[in-house]
Amino acid sequence: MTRNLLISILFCGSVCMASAEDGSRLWLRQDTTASATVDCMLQSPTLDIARNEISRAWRGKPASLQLFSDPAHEALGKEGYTIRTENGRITLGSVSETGLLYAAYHLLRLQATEADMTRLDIREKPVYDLRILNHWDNPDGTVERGYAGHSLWKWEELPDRISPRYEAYARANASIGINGTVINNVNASPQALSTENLKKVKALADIFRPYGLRVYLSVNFASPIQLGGLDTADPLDKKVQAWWKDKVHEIYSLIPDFGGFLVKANSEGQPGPCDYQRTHAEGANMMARALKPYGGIVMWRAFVYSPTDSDRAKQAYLEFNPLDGKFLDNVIVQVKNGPVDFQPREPYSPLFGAMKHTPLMVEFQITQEYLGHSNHLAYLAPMWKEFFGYVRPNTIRAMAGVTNIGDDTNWCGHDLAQANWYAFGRLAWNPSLASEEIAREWLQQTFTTAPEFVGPMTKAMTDSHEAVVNYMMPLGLHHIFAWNHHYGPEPWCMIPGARPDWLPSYYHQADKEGLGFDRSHTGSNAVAQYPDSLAKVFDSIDTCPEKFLLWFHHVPWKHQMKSGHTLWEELCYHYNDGLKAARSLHDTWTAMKPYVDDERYQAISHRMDIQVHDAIWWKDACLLYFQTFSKMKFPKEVEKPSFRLKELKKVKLPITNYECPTMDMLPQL
Ligand code: GCW
Repeated sequence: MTRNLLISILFCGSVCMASAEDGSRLWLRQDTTASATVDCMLQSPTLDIARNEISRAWRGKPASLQLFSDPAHEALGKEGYTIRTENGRITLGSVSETGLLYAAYHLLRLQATEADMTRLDIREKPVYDLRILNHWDNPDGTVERGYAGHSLWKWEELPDRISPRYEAYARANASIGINGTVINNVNASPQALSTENLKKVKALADIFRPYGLRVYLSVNFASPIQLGGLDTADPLDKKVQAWWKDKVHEIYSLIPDFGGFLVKANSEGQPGPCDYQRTHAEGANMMARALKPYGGIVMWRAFVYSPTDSDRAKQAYLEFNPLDGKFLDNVIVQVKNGPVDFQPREPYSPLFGAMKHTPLMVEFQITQEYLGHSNHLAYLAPMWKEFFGYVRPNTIRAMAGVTNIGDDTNWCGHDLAQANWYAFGRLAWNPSLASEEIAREWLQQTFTTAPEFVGPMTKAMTDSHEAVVNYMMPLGLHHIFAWNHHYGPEPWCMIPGARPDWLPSYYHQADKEGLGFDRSHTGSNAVAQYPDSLAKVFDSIDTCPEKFLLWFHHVPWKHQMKSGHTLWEELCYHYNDGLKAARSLHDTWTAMKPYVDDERYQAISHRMDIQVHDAIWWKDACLLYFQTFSKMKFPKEVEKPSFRLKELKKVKLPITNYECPTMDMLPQL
């Protein structure tokens, strides 16, 4: 199929399907029947896209796209841009074509959000040069921790058949400034680097390129053995180095702007340099040397923890901090936002701020592995902003997000989960944007600009993360999920022979004295990994923020909280508040019916029924279970349990780690 034909299908798709509100159009839903005047002296695939986008949708003054090379534009970098009204025209300016494309999307966003455009004088420059999605997509089409269907990439059809969604995906990313995509799972198959597969990757890269989106690959450290037939993958071995050099050469001959590698090494059973008594730095640098001549980078993950006696929350720091300064300059160490694993709430990982001589990037999880999959509304911008409340944006190099995208018609399973993809892109461009502002502009573009809708929904979305924390794991509780699929509560889960740090009791430590993991100086002393001033705050039960209390302390059931309640009462109130908040999200949505098309209204309502159901399930499971230790009564304001503990203990959801349960699979009320 030719590119032009494809583009027409794509564009016709959005016009012809205007009445089918299935969520497929994301936030890019402007009426495309305009025919604006757009001046642009040059032609190129990227500029053609920018010109088309504006001419089809823009209803304002004549616009022109101009490449500049003056100092003012150069100061905005390769992707920055200006938008200015001058003499009855709007001029979009940048030093690069991609900058102009971003400017075009910005202009259309202003229109869609009904911004005041009488006098525009906008200068934009992204805070991070690398704004990257990480897909955990497997070669067989499943998506690890993906809850929106199968992978978007149809490997068996590529490179001959090109789904129109590849271009729609690139377009959506460009519209929010995402400029990189790692298309395969960090648990990487060596086959990702086979010549046959690289040709498929090239087909995707060719489609993404005009949208400013570069392709990266996750690689398996043992590829030289598995794919190359060598007897070792030791990074100091000359044959291994030569293998990577040749492989990288092959990649760049197909994909000249290939971005680089993402590596999960010596983590959860993946091979790595430590298998040969080499360090993570030696492994990363070996790959970095091969990529360097082409401008490629290595993103080396710090998500490591072994089944040792040491507190899991301390391990990434213990292993990586001593390597500070030992990585080559085209290596970036990719660190999850928190020290354990994408829990609904974690303190920031102490590696940030500690590794002063190593570029670090943060890895957020957009897919809701631990936040109700694609059944629950959990708008994540507030959680990511909380991270930036502790870690100054300019102390890190880049932002990566594990995507929530699949081949579901609406891309993300839950229509409102599209907002997390959107928010990730907007924050990677500018982490100082407010959560509310991002929610508001997303709602306006995705549904309607009616204030009666946008006001309450902005609030509902912004409140939703805290609601989920409250009904799942308040006060710093973490990782008390069901085994493997990480959906429902199983604080009692006990699997004989399992690694202790894969079991909930390792994290909640409930006993007759109290609840929580003692990471203070009397316990694992994880607090000491933080800067002194903060370590002090976290270390004392009296000064530790209550939202992290059970993360850092084993707290007696009768401990008096700031509210005057005991810990037990406070825990009960938090679960109860979480349930109330879930109901209130649902009520808000119900009141929005007049403003929303029926299709999306029903789809979201249905998922909210599940969310409320699950909030009851979480509250009952956790409180009834912890009550067996506290032996204390529920405060009378707390809603009576709907489930019985004995019944809940029998629940085993028939899902794997890439499925989202449906209502009929859940414990029945
Ligand atoms: O959160 C855990 C997930 C694994 C994932 C791993 C990682 C890709 O449960 O499914 O594997 O983290 O981030 O590597």
